[in-house]
Amino acid sequence: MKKLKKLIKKEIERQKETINLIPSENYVSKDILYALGSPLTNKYSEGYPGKRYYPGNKIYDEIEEYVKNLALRAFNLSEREWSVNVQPYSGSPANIAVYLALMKPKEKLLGFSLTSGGHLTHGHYVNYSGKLFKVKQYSVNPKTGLLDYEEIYKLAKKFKPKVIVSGITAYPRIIDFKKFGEIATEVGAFHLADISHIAGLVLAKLHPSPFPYADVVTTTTHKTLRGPRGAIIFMRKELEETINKSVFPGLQGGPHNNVIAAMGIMFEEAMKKNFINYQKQIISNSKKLAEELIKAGFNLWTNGTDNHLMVIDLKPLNLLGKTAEELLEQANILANRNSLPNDQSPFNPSGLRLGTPAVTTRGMKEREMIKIAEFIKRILINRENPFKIKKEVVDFLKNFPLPY
Ligand code: DSN
Repeated sequence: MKKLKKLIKKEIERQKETINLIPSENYVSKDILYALGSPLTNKYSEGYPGKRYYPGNKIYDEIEEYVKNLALRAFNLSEREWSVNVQPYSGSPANIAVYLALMKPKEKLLGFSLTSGGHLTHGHYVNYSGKLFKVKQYSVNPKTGLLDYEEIYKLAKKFKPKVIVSGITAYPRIIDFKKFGEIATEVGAFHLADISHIAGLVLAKLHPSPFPYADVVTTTTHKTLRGPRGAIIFMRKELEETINKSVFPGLQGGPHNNVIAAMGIMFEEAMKKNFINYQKQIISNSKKLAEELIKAGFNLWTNGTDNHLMVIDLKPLNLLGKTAEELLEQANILANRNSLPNDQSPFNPSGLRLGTPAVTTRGMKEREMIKIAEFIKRILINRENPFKIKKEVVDFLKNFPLPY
């Protein structure tokens, strides 16, 4: 305990003294930490409310029903059309549970390639989504860097997938879920929209919603939604039974009740007006950071951003993503290396992915984005000593406290 207490304290200090630009990370509130650290972690409640495999679950039934209801309300979904499962341990198992509900092994999945901005669970060969199913992947147009819906349509028509997955981890532009929905309908496929990265923006109506055009929507809860590590599956009513069975008993065991309660607090927070302002600020900050980085001399993939993230193309600077990541980390700035569609080798990515959800939670605005772009320029372009800049970074962060 002594050792771990010390390490946890050290990690809290690291979080306080680091500019976190990893677009999939965030800081939760004290209330969310309270639920996560509560004795709700002690109980087994395999099954679903009213149909558990263990006694003593009355309170857990109430909690789960309440959180499911909040999830539907937060995204303005009608209970007649949509159901929700709040038990997935995280985004990857949520996607796998959906695939296993909608497809038999060896059936066809069409997904977004990782190097173009998709996710491992969108059919990558190292992931079970790529091993269990027959996969084709769409990429972006190499010239524009944008999703090419005409090409996706042609691919889908030829391949005839059972499931088409849309969604991103490193694509800085708006996704046209309507087009994905139309393509899926045309070829008779299910459309799974994985909105893990952009769920907060969708909830705040700052990104077009996938719900009218999807059969299933999955999201993690710890990114722009600013909740605990976990995931949620929204599904059309008629898919409820199959998908619920796929989550449990198909794939998972007992739900993490402390996490489910924390998701409830996340939704209560997300339904307050200042959450919408928070999401707006994420985008304003992202656009400002992109603009300043371009001014500083960086090349951005697709020349900017519409959402919470951007990717720097480091090739013109003769820098590898890994080197840039390490140099920034030496100055207490975190951004992660990322493949770009035109990379020679996926093992040496030449992209650097940055995003604004975490720094926006700390209260930073456009003015601070100018400062952050300047730090990055000094380290990666001017090649100033990052250890010297670290002192300035730590000082700068003193004005932006964390909630804990
Ligand atoms: N690892 C997440 C990200 O960083 O985007 C996706 O699962």
